[in-house]
Amino acid sequence: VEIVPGVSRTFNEFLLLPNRTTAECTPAKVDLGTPLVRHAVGEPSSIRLSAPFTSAIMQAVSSPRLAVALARSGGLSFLHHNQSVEHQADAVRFVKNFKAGFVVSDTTVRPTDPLRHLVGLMRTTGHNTAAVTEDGTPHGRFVGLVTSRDFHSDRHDLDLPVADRMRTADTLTCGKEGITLSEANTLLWEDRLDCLPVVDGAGHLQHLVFRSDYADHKQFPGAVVDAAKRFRVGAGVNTHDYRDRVPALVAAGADVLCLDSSDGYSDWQAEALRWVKREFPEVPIGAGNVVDGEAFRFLADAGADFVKVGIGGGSICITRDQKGIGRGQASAVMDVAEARDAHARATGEYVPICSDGGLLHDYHMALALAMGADFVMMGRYFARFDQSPGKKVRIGGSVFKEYWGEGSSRARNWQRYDQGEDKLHFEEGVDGYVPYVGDLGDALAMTVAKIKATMASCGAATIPVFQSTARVTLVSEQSYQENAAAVAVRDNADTTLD
Ligand code: MZP
Repeated sequence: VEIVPGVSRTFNEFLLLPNRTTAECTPAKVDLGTPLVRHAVGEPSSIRLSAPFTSAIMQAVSSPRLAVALARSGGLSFLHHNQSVEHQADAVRFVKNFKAGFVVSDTTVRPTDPLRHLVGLMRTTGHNTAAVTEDGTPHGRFVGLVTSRDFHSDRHDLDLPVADRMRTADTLTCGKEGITLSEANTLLWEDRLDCLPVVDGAGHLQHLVFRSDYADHKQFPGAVVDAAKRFRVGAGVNTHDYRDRVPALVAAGADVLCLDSSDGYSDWQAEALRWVKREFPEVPIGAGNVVDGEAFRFLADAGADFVKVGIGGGSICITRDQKGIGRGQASAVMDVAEARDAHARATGEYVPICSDGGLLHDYHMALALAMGADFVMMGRYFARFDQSPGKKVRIGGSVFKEYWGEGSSRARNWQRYDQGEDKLHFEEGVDGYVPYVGDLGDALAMTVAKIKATMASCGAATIPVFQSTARVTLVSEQSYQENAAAVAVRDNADTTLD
């Protein structure tokens, strides 16, 4: 047996050292743009992400709804292939046809007391905020903003001047005046307002304009009125039915594909890559997962447009226990990044790499980028949000969301694991819960803020600069205890210190 040099290390064993921070490198100036697919060195990639995040190719993670929310935040989802070809193609079509615009209810609402009616509607539909225009058309001057009490107390930044009157819910609250329809649209999307009721001169409610997330809300069948940009979406495929699946996904509009397997260093992946490159040369396709440079070169030479890195590190993964296969994610990423750079020098082609799984803290994402990843893929992180498909459950006093691995009995995604033909399947993943966090956009904005602050401390305003200048140090058991102390103090459960 050959013993590979070096120890198999995880992100938890490293910290970043600060480099000199300059005026050109404040968090506000950090650009998280990154290439998604293969490109000539020195040329831009045909698909760039403005934020280096992709969601895992998993039933419990990448639904069409999550894909829309992530695309809106600058990342990209890979819709899972653990479903029929038709369902997956429908999911792709949903994202591609999604209109980031208004939806107008097709029934005119004429309550005698519009505000009370509105407040009632907000309660029954769970909407927090509504806004009113002056002349009863969506184009009219925006004159009022009604928010629920809870929402208002959370959102001091909205700076509503007549909050007390609003609380009595018997008059409209003037928040922002004289804005245009497109500004109202921005409010709807960026402030995540939910509903824009349109009131005529007599104060009668005429229409309800919703963010198109609510287009499928049974109570408000609607017509989409100010179509905007189309979101990008990826789709996972496997090495078994790709001859049927790939054509359907391409026809549905998938922007990029990814071969999804727990072990991508296989003849099956090379064969599938060559077939896709021959039949659909214009469609980029990634492959994986691998954990060393040799496997990276194999897939890059077979035509992979990006390569995913990571075996056994996923939060729901028990492959290491079941098969004894895997590698610490930090070692895997650094090894593959070195091979990617050597490959780029030798061929003039840059093949991006993705660090997939095992990112438990936001700073792990920064470490993955520093160690050479062009972007990251996450399951647990995204499973916690409103937009993921798992059910919300209350356990004790806390709220959780379901999260299960593709190798669990629940997912039954055996084609991802190539366990042979004998059908003696064994689990490589678990089925459980993750703490519920809320809205994807809010949480990702905070993660982005942290990563930008980390990069600014390290003197890097772009990911390529971060990759080439970052310095990391190994963490000793003792310094690990130092970090644990702060966590213990915060959690008021200080059992580690005297
Ligand atoms: P994490 O973000 O939850 O730590 O890991 C997500 C990654 O774990 C996925 O992108 C995939 O590569 C991997 N995965 C998915 N299912 C399993 C499993 O059941 C798994 N073992 O390891």
